[in-house]
Formats: sequence, C-alpha cells, structure tokens
Amino acid sequence: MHRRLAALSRPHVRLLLPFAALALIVLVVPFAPAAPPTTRALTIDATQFAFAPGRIEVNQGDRVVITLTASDVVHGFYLEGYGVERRVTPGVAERIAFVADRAGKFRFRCSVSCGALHPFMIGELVIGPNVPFWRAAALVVIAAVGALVYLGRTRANQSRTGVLTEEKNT
Ligand SMILES: [Cu+2]
Repeated sequence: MHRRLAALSRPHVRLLLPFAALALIVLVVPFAPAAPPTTRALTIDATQFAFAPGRIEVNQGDRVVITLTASDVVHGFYLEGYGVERRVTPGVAERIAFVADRAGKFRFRCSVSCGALHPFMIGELVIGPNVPFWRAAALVVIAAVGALVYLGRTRANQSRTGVLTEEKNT
C-alpha cells in the first residue's frame, strides 16, 4: 500500500514542474515594455472643435504633465474620472499635472462653451495597466491550468487503479 502511494506521488511532482517553471519565468523575465513610472510631458492644443492630439496613451503610475494651449477662442479641459478642469485662453498656456494612478479609458472634453460643435469636442486618455498587474494575472491563469491538469490526471489515475483492483479481484 505504502509503495503504491510513493509511486503515485512521483509522476504528480513531474506533472507540476512545468507549471512551477512557467510561474517562475513570468515572475523573473522582464516584459517589454517594462516601463517604470515616468513623467510624461505632453502638449494639447484646443481649437474649434477638437483637441490635438485627440488621443493620449500613458502607463499607469506615470506623472502626466500637460501644457494646454488654445489657438482660436477660450476653451476648457475637463478630464473625466480625475476631476481635472482648466480654462485656457489663447496665448496663455496652462500647465496641468496629475498622476495617472487609475488604469482605463478616460474622456476629456471642452468645458467652456466655444461654439456650435462644442459638445463634440472630446478626446481620450488611455492609461495602460502596469506590468505587475499582468504578471499577477498570468500567475493566476497558470495556477488554475496547473490545478485543472493535476486534478484531471489524479482522477484518471484513480479510475485506472480502481479498474486494476477490480480485475485482480475477479
Ligand atoms: Cu471648446
């Protein structure tokens, strides 16, 4: 009985080794881009009826410093989710600084009525999740797949052992 238990546990260890190795790789290997939080200096220009650029991408944790300008009339800059709001007059650049601590897509819109198409003056800030988050997610997936494979094999072994025992008994 004891001998059979020992024989069973060995292949199980071998079965789990690839998953343990995979988990180790995910933890150790640096992913590209392994971008540490930096300061992102950007210039956004507001004109009737758009922001240029209309789409900005940064990484979670980055410090975002926006130089906001207006080149025709007075505009506004309101960033959803971050509560950042600023009014900008032509010829007077505004400086907006904040830390992009939440990942996701956030719209920024003009907050000063500037003409007929003012409601459509919308841009988008995309804050990509940071690398540690994806590392954690990958580890969870590996652990789940490893557990499933392990359970599947264990069940297969058990039913095979059961059949063998029955055959021996008959
Ligand atoms: Cu405007």
